[in-house]
Amino acid sequence: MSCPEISTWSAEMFGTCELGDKRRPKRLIKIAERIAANPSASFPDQMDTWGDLKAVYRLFAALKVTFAAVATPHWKHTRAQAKGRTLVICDTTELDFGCNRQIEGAKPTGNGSGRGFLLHNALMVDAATRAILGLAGQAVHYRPEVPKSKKKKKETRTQSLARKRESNLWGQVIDDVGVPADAVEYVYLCDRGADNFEVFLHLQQQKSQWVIRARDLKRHLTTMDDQTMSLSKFLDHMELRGTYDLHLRTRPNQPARIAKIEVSCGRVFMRLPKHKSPWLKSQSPKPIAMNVVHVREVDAPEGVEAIEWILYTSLPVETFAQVWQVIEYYEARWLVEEFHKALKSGTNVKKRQLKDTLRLEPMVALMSVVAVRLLKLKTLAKTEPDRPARTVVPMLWLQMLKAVRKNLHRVHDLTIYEFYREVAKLGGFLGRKSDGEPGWITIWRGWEKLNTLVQGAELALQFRGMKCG
Ligand SMILES: [Mn+2]
Repeated sequence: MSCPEISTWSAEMFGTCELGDKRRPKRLIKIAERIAANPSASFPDQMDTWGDLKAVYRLFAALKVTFAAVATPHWKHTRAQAKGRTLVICDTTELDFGCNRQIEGAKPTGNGSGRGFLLHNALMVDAATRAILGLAGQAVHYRPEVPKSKKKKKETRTQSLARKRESNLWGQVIDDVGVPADAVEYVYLCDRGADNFEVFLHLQQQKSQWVIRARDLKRHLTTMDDQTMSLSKFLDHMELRGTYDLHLRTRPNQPARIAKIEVSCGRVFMRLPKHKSPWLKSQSPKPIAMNVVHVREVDAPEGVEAIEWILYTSLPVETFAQVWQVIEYYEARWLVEEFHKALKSGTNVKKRQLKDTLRLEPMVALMSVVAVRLLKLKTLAKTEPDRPARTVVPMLWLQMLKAVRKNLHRVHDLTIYEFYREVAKLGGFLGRKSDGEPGWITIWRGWEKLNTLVQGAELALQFRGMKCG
């Protein structure tokens, strides 16, 4: 369907892709429009004609149509949006395209039973408003095949460090995103996977800040008065900075509770690892000074897992407000998980029938940009709940929603927040007070139904010889 909002977006995201042939970006724009209008449907359902469908497969098969070629304009666009303090939330997700299909180039995922590849994403979010800016960088990684014989040939430490490792993904994307522009500050948020000296060094080199969750409690650190001790020991030497009550809502097998949280801080030098990769050796690095923030639940009731976060950060923690800020930033990390959900359940990326990773990679790049759009729309329901839905959703969609939702009498002034709840209700969301906010699955189910109705309405309009605007 022609929706000005979608076509503007598509041209902006894909118009400058360098795909080896100047007709290809135009084709990609058209394909992206069709997909964005109905993200979770299959390619045959998204394309109008057999010819359109063949064009999709031909485009993804072209050698110059790579992951980076499709996504680079979007990455650049995102970086250009960054103003002031900007969160860069990084994480890796596994894309498993199924073990029953023969996919050339796919490698093990999960516990080894899946086939596909790993995708590392850097999602940019405005620190003040939490508005989603987009992806600032991405990288694909193939996990090596597990040898079939029981007698595994053990890698030496040096061989392992020289290999293209999964942990290198963090540094690779940090370098791609690069140094922030004037008056822009990047704060990277990463989970335990990034607790690695090389990651901190990449961040320092790219003049970026960080909040990274500690993984290794046995890691040896140097204190400011030049003592060496493990992180777990250092935690006992840190200064208690304050306490607060955290209201936790009901979770499976856990009643709602008020957790009493204690926060303490300290400052350390991160030491160089004993075994250095060739890259690290070439950098002649020095120990890196940073703060440690320990967030810990005290007097947790029996049988529940007490909350505990240990965070390394380059941000100042002199006042409690500053410490609070660090914790709040880390709490925004779930947004990258929302992005992964949007990519997987929103665009159905894993069910796409393509026969090799050469075609799968550019498809995933395209779907990533579509998923960002979905995530933006969904967060608009939170950040701009009162904005009229008609400014982001075509009117025909709103009319169809009204036709099918019996209690919905007016759509002209329907807000984005209300629109999302109505779509989710179409997907089975009950919307009782205790249900909270709808999840992705119900939203997509509703979205799919609504799209079917819109397509039917478009056909009916065409049938009457009218063109849908
Ligand atoms: Mn992770």
